Amino acid sequence: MKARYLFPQDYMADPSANVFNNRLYIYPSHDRDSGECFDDDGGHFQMLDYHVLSFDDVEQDAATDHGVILDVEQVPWAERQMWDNDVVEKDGKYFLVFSAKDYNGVFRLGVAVADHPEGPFIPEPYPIRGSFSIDPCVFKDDDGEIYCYFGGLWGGQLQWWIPAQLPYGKEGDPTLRTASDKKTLLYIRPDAPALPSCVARMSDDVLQFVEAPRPVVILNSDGTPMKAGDPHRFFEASWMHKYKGKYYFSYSTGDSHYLCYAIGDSPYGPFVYQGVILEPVVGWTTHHSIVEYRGQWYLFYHDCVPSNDTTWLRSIKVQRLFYNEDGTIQPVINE
Ligand code: FUB
Repeated sequence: MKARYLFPQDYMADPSANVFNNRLYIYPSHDRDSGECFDDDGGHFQMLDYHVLSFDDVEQDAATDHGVILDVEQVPWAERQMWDNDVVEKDGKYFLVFSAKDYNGVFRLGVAVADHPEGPFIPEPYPIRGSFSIDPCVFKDDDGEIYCYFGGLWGGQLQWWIPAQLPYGKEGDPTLRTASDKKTLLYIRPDAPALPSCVARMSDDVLQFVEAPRPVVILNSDGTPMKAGDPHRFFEASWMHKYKGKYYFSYSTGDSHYLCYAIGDSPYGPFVYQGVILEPVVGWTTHHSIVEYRGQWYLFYHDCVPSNDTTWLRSIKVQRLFYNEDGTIQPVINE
């Protein structure tokens, strides 16, 4: 199969794919041209609302666009930048967990609830207590427990919340990375452990965390923590899926533009780094989800080919994904 654009009518990104009632649903970010200039904080991503798209045959059919399922104007605590979201089902209700900036310019995670996967979603009045940063992925394990994975560096503000791990240095030290944690004015050394994504188990009503977020630790094959200077370290776009009893944590490496993954034995990890799923695409960001639908595994992702490399106008795509005998993922070919 050739990689396929799924919604040529509009710019959408960060596709979170889920199978509900034997139908494939995609919950993307809804890109638009806001007129804001490109900056390292993602100020050019000024999204206002979410749609949901659905498919019967995701390899052949046109998407059904169910329209706007949540608008920033409906969310009392959110001011702007409706970034990545994901949806999980529990007891016949659907919970959309999303990231947006509050009126203090701080990214938080919120929940909105619906009776159907197509919405409409009714937002909770406040963000999830103790939530921060961006890019939630809500994963339901086989025992019914739901975990929220989240976090993103730079404009995603993760570095505001994760306690500094030594060795850090001061601005101006020429041995330090010059970008990744500049909002803290502490510049992380390339030989320090990489800042981790976070995971928290969710409450029975799927409206809150039941624990303080824990770090999602990614180890090298020799058991040492992946370093901040490694181009394969976590940056944003957490995704969790399960295959043959193992937990697959996949993510974007941001400024090195890969989609990578790591495998663990528990939803909390630790996860051992395995490799690259997708080489850099056209556009600064890369962001994905992985899901099995009717016996075939797929990678959903985005690129900026249709917008002629306009980073804030992205288009969602799908390509088949295959495993090797040993459970490793074969790199996906974006063509
Ligand atoms: O869509 C806005 C941001 O761009 C997402 O939250 C990131 O993962 C990146 O795709």
